[in-house]
Amino acid sequence: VESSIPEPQRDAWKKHTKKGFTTKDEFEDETVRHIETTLARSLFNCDELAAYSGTALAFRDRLIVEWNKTQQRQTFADQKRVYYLSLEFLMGRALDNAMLNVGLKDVAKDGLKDLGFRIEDVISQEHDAALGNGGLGRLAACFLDSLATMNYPAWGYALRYRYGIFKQQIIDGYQVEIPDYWLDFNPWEFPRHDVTVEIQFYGWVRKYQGENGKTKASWEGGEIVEAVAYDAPIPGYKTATTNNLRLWSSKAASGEFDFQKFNNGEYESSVGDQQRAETISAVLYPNDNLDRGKELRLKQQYFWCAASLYDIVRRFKKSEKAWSAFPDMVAIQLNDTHPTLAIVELQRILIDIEALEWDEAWTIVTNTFGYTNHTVMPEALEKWSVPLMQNLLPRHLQIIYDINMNFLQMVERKFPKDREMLSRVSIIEESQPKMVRMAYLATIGSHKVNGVAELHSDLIRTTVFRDFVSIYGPDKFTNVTNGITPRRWLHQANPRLSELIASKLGGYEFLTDLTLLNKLEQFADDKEFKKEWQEIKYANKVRLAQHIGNTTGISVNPKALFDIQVKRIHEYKRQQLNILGVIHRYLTIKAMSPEERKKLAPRVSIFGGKAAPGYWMAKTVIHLVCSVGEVVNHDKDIGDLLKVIYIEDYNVSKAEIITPASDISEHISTAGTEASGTSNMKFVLNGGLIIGTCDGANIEITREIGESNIFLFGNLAEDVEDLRHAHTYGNSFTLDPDLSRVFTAIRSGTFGDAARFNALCNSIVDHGDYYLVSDDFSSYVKTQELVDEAYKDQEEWVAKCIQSVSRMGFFSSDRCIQEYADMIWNVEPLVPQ
Ligand code: 6GP
Repeated sequence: VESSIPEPQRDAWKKHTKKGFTTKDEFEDETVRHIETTLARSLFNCDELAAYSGTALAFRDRLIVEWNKTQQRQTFADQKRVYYLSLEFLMGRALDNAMLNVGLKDVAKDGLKDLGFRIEDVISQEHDAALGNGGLGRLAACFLDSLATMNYPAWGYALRYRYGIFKQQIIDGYQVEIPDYWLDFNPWEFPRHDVTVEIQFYGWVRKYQGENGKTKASWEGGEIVEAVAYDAPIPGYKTATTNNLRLWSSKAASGEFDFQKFNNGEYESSVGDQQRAETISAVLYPNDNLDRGKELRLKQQYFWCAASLYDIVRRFKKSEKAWSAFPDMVAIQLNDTHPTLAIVELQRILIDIEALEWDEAWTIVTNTFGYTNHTVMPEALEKWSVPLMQNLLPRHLQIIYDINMNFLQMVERKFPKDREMLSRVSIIEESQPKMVRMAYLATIGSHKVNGVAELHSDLIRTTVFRDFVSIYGPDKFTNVTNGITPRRWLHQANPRLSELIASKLGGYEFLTDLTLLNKLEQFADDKEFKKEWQEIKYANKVRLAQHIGNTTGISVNPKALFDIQVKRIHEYKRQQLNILGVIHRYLTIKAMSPEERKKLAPRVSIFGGKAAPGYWMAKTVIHLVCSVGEVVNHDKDIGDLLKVIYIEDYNVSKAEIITPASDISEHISTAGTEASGTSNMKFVLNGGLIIGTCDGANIEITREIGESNIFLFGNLAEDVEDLRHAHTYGNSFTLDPDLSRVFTAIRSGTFGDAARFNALCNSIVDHGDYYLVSDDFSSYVKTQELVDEAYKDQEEWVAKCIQSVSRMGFFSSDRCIQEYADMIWNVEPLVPQ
């Protein structure tokens, strides 16, 4: 790598190069220096926020030293890199993670104590980086942690949203959305004002005669927006590798045009242009598993893909290799279809700008990309209207048509005269208006397509991509079952459990090789060990109970069974089934004699999660949960036997408190709808059992931990279609009497104005019950009774928990990354010496 500093002056640099603190004294030194100089505060006005800021800046300096070295090392090594393109990275907080990964949390704890602060209070000052909706975004964050920990040369690329996912307040039992402005003070990002890319929109395509007489195309006119890079360091656990997450921010290009307007006194309109440019990266779309087809979203997608590809291509070109070597140096993974335009953009760069032949370019493109599908739900499969794309990205639309033509010709050769097949697999849907099917484009432009759990991968092979399997053969389609990082989701969220496990396993190696947990199994009957295990669970429940008390004012008994469902609110995830079950429990208790009540295990039903602001039914579910809580929690006759809690503003940092505190958690989607789920893994890894349907990764969790350690219920994916058909066309069905009693209670106003819940009840009773709540209700209720029974035998329960944890090794995101690296990316780690 070339240096701009001449040889004789480099010694001075080397002498002053910072290594980063390692001792408590050095930590205090750095922290105080930052508080006093960077923040201009002092011993007289240093509050917890200032202590957080100083600590974060001290750690940031330390990370940046390794970050720089990692980037240099990777450039020298001149080997293949992975680029993970994701519109969402749900990172949560960075400080705690940084402390643990560099192994200096104890140093910081003692240092902060010297300076007059408790480390927990300092850590909790940090604003979550919430640049994502749910599972898809959190998976991307876990993958970054694993990539760095396993020393893969990898970059994440995303948008620097000024507003992350909204903050949720519950007011009078309704969700209210508050903007999440998170950039006030963000010590974790580095603006790179020198790394900018001009991004073009609109305009037209000019055809001209190229050198060899061939017709060439050039995209001209339109408007230019500038992308500015902001970098965030991603430290691996116990390794010097510190990778980069690059976020693009949009701003007006500083062109003559604006300046002229400004000089002419057209201040407002010149400022307007600027604001329009900045709008592109202003806000994260708050929809989970839902596509809305808005122009601004398409702009976001292209802006981010084009900036990232420009960056990747620029880096490749520095190596001065032939274009054919591009796929040997670059692997790009598409996190769902959101970055699919990157395929088209790379083809455009290669043919229009670098003047490669179509076929040569297309081979490079398809060998570079891999595509991960995260859902089969039709409403989440992206489609863009052709007229919209024609206007915004005229050249890209032409290239899409050409990709489609070549593809359809290939299909025609394979399946001659099958016109139906051609129209089924065409990238262009012949609707009014015509639509571009992004999942097809992503499949055609990638060399591998993967689902995120076995059932899901099987389903996509037989449904959405069925024809593509017969066209390309089965090998193009594969499975990588999701995972979670044990660093954040065990070590950081549940430090005492991590410590207990380490004490039995003789160290923390399990955090980088989670299969080592299997050595715990021998302690499943160890009395002393079980006691410590239970104490830790209880302490975690006390911590959550305190959070609930502080935020809702309701006191819950930590000795009760904690039953938790936290995730985005969605009809397919069936929070409605859960709350209907809770109402059933309430009505059942009300009808019980005091003797019967004595035999009951007290329960706290805990819900949490955000509803997309425009998803009315999901908001109604939240309102029903809160309304039931209002009644049940104040019913003196019920006391501790049942509490119903809605935890406001579920996010990553709350998940770190909630997950370790569960006895049972709910993963109860209609079979075949939840692609994988990842909180199921987090809960089991933290010593909680789960109640769930045969869906997503629940199936593989069952295979690993054993059927006797999980509470499964409900219809199977293969029966869903028939059941739906029966709802729509069958003779009127009879509702389970228990469920009927629940509806009667709701409709008679037991939980407030019944009219508010009419549509929700009707969706199940009258309108086809698409998510099969009525079909699964009775087996759900019976299975919950089995949970009650099982919980009474604490010895057995704890043994189940220990056994389950010991068998969770498979669900580390390190294993996922290994599979992606071997099967899809063909990339090697670069281990720092
Ligand atoms: C989610 C799936 O719903 C979830 O089951 C899976 O665990 C997660 O992706 C990670 O793979 N999908 C989305 O969040 C989504 O928006 C388009 O898909």
